[in-house]
Amino acid sequence: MNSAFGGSQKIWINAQIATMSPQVDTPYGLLKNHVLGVDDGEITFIAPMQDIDINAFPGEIIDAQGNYLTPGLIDSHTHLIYGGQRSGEFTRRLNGTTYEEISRAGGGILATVAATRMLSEDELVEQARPRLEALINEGVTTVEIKSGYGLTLQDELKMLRAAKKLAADYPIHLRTTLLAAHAVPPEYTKDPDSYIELICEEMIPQAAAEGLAQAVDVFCEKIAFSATQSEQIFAAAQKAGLGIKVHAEQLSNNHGAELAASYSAWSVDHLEYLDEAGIKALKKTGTVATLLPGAFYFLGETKKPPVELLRQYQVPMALASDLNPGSCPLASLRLMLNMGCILFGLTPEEALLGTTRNAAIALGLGDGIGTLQAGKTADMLLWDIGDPAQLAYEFGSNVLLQRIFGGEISYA
Ligand code: DI6
Ligand code: FE
Repeated sequence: MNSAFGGSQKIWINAQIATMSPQVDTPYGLLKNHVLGVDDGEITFIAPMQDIDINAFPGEIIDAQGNYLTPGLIDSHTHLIYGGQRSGEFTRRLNGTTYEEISRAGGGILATVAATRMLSEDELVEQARPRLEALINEGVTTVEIKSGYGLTLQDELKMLRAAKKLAADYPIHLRTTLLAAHAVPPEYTKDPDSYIELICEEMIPQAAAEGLAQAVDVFCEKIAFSATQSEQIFAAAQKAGLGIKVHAEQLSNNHGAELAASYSAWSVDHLEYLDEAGIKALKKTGTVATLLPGAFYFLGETKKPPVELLRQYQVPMALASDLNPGSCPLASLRLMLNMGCILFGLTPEEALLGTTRNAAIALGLGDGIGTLQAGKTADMLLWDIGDPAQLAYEFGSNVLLQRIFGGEISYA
């Protein structure tokens, strides 16, 4: 085979390639009128059209007809496995009750815990299926799914197994995260530290041993877990060899982001109340700041995350859906691209970086996915758009021409 094709079995020709690579010094890492080769699920080369003798290529040729290729979208923060729904709480909030008040009265997360505990693994899979399909249909090729609505060893593992079972039905990469420290379960209201002990001594080791989670997450907040409790969980996660993530600085500043960074967290998420000391800590460890504009919008929050300061310190920013029944029942990452720009002032390029390259880093997958570069997995999207900014600009119109997962066109 001609070595110019790098052993490729398939090539996409006449493509505008938004590589999102840091090594390509154009907006979106854009390479105009290029050819991209794929073999065995991997990108083998990217080269200018004029350098390639297409007629000599023995494999399958796909004409992109001048359309845009981007990396597959990555939703790096979801809670899409859960039982029931919370429209009653939504209505109460519309009438003035706050999310925090509902939570303190035993509703909120704990209402979903009750509904989730009642369901079998298979029932959880079926309830979550339309949510995952919605993400897939708009171009998500990697999704992270958290537990956190079981809060017993059995129910947390049930959620993680349900996530694996669901994802196995689709062409999608899955990362699972143990979020047993999402709320104090009713059984431990009087003794939350014993629950922390259960998480550290049983849940984390077992989830790790069974390969049911790649990371551990904590809701570090006044209405959930303190910094001291969070730290015990980070230490246990580190000991088990799992990645660390945290819900921090969402409703108040508890310095959870700084603390998580000191444990080399993959990402710290929400961050509306993050301060400069926290940002410096993220910079030091290369921890990703994940912004969740859907939850900000849905809870009617007004304090925005410190985007300008994150930019100044060059902290990588990811953008995710936070898809969950309480603070963001919005199954769309495309909508988050738009909200990231409108609500948080991201540029369309930062929004796309946040759902590709930086989202990959937030999942510990920076070496394998998130950009279009030789050696990376060929998860790609071909879009009928005139500019990559259009992905953040418009919403609701289906402009996806091809969804390519590991080199296979799974949607056209
Ligand atoms: N922060 C959130 O926004 C979600 N979890 C969290 O820790 C909300 C989860 C819920 O209300 O069910
Ligand atoms: Fe969340």
